[in-house]
Amino acid sequence: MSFETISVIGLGYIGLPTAAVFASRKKKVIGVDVNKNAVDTINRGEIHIVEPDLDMVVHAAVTEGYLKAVTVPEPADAFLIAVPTPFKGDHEPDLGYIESASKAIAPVLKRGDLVILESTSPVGATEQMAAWMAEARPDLTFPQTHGEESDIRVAHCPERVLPGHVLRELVQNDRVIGGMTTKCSDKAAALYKTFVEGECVITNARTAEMCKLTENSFRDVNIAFANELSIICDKLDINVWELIRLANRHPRVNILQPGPGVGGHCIAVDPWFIVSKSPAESKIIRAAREVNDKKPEWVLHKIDQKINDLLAMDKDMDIVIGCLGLSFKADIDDIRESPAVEICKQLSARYPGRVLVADPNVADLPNELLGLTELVDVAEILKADVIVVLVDHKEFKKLDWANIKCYVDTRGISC
Ligand code: SAJ
Repeated sequence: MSFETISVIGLGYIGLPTAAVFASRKKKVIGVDVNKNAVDTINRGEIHIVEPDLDMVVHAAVTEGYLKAVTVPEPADAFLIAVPTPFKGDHEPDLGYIESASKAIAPVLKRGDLVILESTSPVGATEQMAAWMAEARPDLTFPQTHGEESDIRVAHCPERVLPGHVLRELVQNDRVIGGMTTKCSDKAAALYKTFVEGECVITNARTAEMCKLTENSFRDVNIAFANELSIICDKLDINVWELIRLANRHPRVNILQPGPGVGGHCIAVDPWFIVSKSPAESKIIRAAREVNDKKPEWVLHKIDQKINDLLAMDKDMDIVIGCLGLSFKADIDDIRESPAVEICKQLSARYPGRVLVADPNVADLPNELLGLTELVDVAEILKADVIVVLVDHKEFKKLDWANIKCYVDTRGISC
């Protein structure tokens, strides 16, 4: 099974590193994206997203001629679809990008091609994708009707890399390969073996879909447990971070960390794909989502309490609130679905003109905060009357917390 040309559809946080890694193994890679700016940037050997070392790998791949980006799909031997799968207002998964991508590649498919869905997807999405392609190409046969004899092989191989460590995890992590038939799985495993040093473990498409959702739901449920504990401990006057450190000394206990809520495009989204398919049965998974989604509200309440305490001492005080951090987690610049941004926004609405924010990894305020708050240096935040820790960036951990008087620490860096 040789793959001369590989096409990656969707050149975002997953697709671009994947395309670049294939290209670094001297495969001819055609990256496809509807965003003309992203395509032009990549063809200049530059990148439009932030991920350590990705700029070097993409630059080398483009200048050596192994990677090019286009807006319209071209023929290839394997197609990897890595497009977003957001949810709609009612938490129902939105497969619109997968539908567009599969319809866009359908005209260039030929007998023997492999199509892999990498996007995190609800159970059944791979079969749906194959159905869209079959509808567009009645002259080709697909696994849902022709099994092992099909012209086109189809599989789901979810990505599971951690933002900030993508290039390492792409190569080292084990890979779950869910083919629609055994031949589909074997072909997909052969493709990933081009660069994956971890094990390629074979299953079926539905199990692979559920596996990815399960991994992120497991993390969400565990973070919700930590967040619930933090609220309970606050009422009982117990330091939750000390409590967790102590409990984790038990050999079979490993509690995650509480925070201001769960952000990013994965953990806060994927569990809903399980809930929307099995609403009556997904009690814990839904409750975890609700606990984590409500955490920013609780943080705002704690900040209100601090401010009220100060006003009780001096009702004319011009209180300034200084927020530390905007990104959705430590030491990255990604602010997608960040609880820190939401908290800053709500605070600025409650206390207009009194909220400042600092984040060493964020150069400009996001649009939703423009005109509401001001991005300043950490030193400026330290002069505020109430300091709110929203992200545990390494720069914030180094501050002299013993000498900072009034703060709300949602990440436990002060103790
Ligand atoms: N968080 C906590 N407490 C913790 C851990 C995380 O509050 O103890 C918060 C973070 O601050 C952040 C959110 O959860 O707001 C998510 O961060 P994360 O580091 O848990 O996960 P992501 O979204 O960066 O990446 C996850 C990973 N999944 C798992 O670890 C099971 C990654 O491997 C996946 O590939 C990725 O989702 C994805 O793309 O699905």
